[in-house]
Amino acid sequence: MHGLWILLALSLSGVHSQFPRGCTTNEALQKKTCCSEWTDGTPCGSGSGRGKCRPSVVPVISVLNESLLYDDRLNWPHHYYDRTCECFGNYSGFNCGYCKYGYYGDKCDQKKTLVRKEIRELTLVERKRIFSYLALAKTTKSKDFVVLTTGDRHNRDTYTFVDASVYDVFSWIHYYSMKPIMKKSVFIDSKNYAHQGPAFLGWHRLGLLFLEREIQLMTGDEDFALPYYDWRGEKNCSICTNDFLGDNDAQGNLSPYSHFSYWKVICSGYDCPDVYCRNHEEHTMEKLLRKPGSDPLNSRFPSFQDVEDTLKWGDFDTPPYNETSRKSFRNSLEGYLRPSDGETLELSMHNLVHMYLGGTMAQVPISTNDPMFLLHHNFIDKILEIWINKYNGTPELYPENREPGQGPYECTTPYFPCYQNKDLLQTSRHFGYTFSKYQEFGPGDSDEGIVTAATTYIPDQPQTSDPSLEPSSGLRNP
Ligand SMILES: [Cu+2]
Repeated sequence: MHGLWILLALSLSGVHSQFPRGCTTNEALQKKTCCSEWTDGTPCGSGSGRGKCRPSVVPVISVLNESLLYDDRLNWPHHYYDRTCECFGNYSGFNCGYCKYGYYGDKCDQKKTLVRKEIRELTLVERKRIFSYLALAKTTKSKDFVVLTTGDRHNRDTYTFVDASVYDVFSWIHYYSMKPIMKKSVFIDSKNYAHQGPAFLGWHRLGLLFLEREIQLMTGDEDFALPYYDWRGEKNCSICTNDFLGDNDAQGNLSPYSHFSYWKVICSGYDCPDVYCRNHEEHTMEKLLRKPGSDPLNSRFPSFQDVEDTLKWGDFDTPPYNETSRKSFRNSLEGYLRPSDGETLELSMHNLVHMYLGGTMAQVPISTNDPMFLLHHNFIDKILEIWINKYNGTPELYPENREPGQGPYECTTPYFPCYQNKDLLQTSRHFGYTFSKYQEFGPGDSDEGIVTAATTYIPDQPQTSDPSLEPSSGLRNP
């Protein structure tokens, strides 16, 4: 089997992916080795004691009939690489040139806890800074990563790869993880690596951490924290105004006076079986669309009670660990379950918000293209955090299961370096952030005892740029 893989790898030329740029050279691909050099000129910064190049330990996966699955993402990242960087201490990243989430400094020995705030709590200055950072992320070429655009997955020689912006790399990662899993020549539409299973919450937690860190690195602002949107009980999308995420017309076009009206969508046409990411060229890309409240079947946001009901399910997830799981916190929060009874399968919570917002957000694989995704998922992450605090969530609570890529010891697909799915199930402080208090939340609200600069936003009141509300004041060193 391994001989075949090496032959396959040898037949490749110029293959890249979202993978680190340095791991996409012919040599790296032929050797199935992703051990990029750090600035000291040694792979994984080994000469400076940051890490070393080692066979990647990928555990035996637990899926049913693995041999029937034909998928490049299975057993991530083994299809591409047998050797990756293992970083020591607080060093991290594909070449050990970065720090673990929550750590900063040349030696990665400074710990910080950022406070993620509700977007309506931010001052005008803070908000404008975030919008300008996002604009920069959308237009700045990623120096570390390239993305895969087209290619028949049966034939790796057909792959083509392009540069992408920092933001578009993030969109691509979500899209790539969500492409349906292939079994022989049939796609199993209900299965992917990021949703409909226990990995859903951790996968999205890691995605937000990834983009947040990329923006910190791009801007040099280590205090940048993603905002969230607490949509509980909203009668309409109150942040869909030009001061916030943007107004839209009846067709879903964003107002020309809004921050994101020029944004275009990568990877549309997501249901095409042999194309990874279509429409990456400027002239073929569609603009972002948003139509909040226009879908009569999904015409409301989840209520305060829906969130309270979701938090009453003390089992993180339940068999069969997919979109039919009953009395499961994960499945209720993901939104395949009625939160109140934990039995009725219906669209709710996370899924309902995607559908309510409509347009690009309603096409879940490409929904990352709309920055609304960040705010929505950051709030989902806050709910996860409240659950973790309430039930003492630890990696041990992450269940064994048979969903491809979603086993506890499998690497969250397709991130570098490897994060085992189970390890995302621990308090956000471990990853260097927490959440502001905003509106009422039950016990477990995560910022108890933290000094934050957050104020409650009062609509229609002019916001001042009080320097005490700058992001740095929300930091604390535990
Ligand atoms: Cu998603």
